[in-house]
Amino acid sequence: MRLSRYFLPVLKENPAEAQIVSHRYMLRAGMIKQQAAGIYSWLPLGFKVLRRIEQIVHEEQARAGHIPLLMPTLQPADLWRESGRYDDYGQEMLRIKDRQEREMLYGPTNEEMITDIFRSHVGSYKDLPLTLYHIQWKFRDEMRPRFGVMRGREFLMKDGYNFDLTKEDALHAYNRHLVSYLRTYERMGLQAIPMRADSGPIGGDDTHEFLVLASTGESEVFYDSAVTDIRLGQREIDYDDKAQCQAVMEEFTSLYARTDETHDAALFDAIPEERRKSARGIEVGQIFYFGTKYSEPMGATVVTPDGSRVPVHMGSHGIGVSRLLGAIIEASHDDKGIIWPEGVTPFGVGIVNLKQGDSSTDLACEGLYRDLKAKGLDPLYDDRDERAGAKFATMDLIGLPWRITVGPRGIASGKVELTSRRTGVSEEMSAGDAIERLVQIYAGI
Ligand code: 5CA
Repeated sequence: MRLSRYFLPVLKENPAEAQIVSHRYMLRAGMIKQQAAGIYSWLPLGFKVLRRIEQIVHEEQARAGHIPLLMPTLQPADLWRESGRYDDYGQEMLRIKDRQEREMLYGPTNEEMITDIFRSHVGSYKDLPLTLYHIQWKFRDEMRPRFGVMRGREFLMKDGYNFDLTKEDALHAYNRHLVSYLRTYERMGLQAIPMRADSGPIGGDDTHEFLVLASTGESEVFYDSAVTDIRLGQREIDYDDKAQCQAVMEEFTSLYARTDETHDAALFDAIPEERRKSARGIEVGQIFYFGTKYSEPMGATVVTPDGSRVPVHMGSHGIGVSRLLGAIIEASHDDKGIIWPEGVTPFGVGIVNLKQGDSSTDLACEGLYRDLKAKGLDPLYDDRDERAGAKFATMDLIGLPWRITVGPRGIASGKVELTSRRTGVSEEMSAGDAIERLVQIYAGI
């Protein structure tokens, strides 16, 4: 993409309404525009990151064997009457009447609808296990929408639902989700720690929230610092292997790590003092096992091998897709702007032409732009007639992890400059070597 033809409405001033850094940078970098409290348009740069995040979520869900579908945002109230949640959900639910005076709602989550799909089409244990998920907009009429996309009213969520014959199978689905979420967040450059939490309006006893530690997080958390040393890394996972998924789950959840909702001071005090931490965190996902809470009242049953009919065991599993943009920025920025991890960056590399209009720098930049595109590195070429300082400031703000700077002096000696946004370190090398280096970096992502 050429910056001269892109739509990147960068703000010069700090927007007064933004209280935290991710919100400030998302507005300044022209990623989002607020349309109403907690409701945003996703401008091209923000939309590109959102799609990258979705892509990682889809890939990791596929690896775990989960199947995508798409349910609507609007739902009939009657479905929610069947589970009893229509009255329970309270003011967070946006209730709407259509022209026939039929009661509808904008879905805050989809347990009822997916259970309805299941009961309409599945009737035998032979069709289990089954996990269906979608990535769809949700609406929760939050009392205090704030911090930009962190606590929106309209927000994008990945929500998945498992259907199993037995509790044991459903707990395997729980573990499978836990492991796949760890990999999902790590690919986004995040450490998200599973913490024992409270299940709230979704219900059930078993639930973990995934928290990214950040001083601006809305949740208060208590944990054993040893938990921050564990990584999933590149290990091979067989998602059908119950014992392996269980072992990874135990590895990540045996040490003390809880949100304030389930905090237990006595257990916490038993941790060696130097490892006892309390901090704040951003909840980027949550998994639940709730057994037959929805399948029983809604009649989602299957025939068992011995011919009887039983309600299926279920759980639901959510990732805050739009919130993740805020969480990643909170975890990865400096005073100049965002620093995107390679896994989610909107463009792989920025090209800065230091002397736009100079025939030799223009020619070198065009060649570089073409070659980077040919290698699939998705460059953003700043070809505007701007001062070098302004170009650098824009690149730093929008946070591409790599920048190639091309100027007349370097060209004379056959060199460009490759700069890491994270370390600020620049190296001179030939354009070919810079491309090769980037190919290698992105091959490992
Ligand atoms: N049905 C279950 C799991 S599919 C569910 O709704 N879980 S949830 O309530 O925990 O939401 C899942 C994730 O959505 C949360 O972990 C959080 O990351 C994100 N989320 C929840 N509310 C908001 C909000 N107001 N703005 C942005 N993200 C949100």
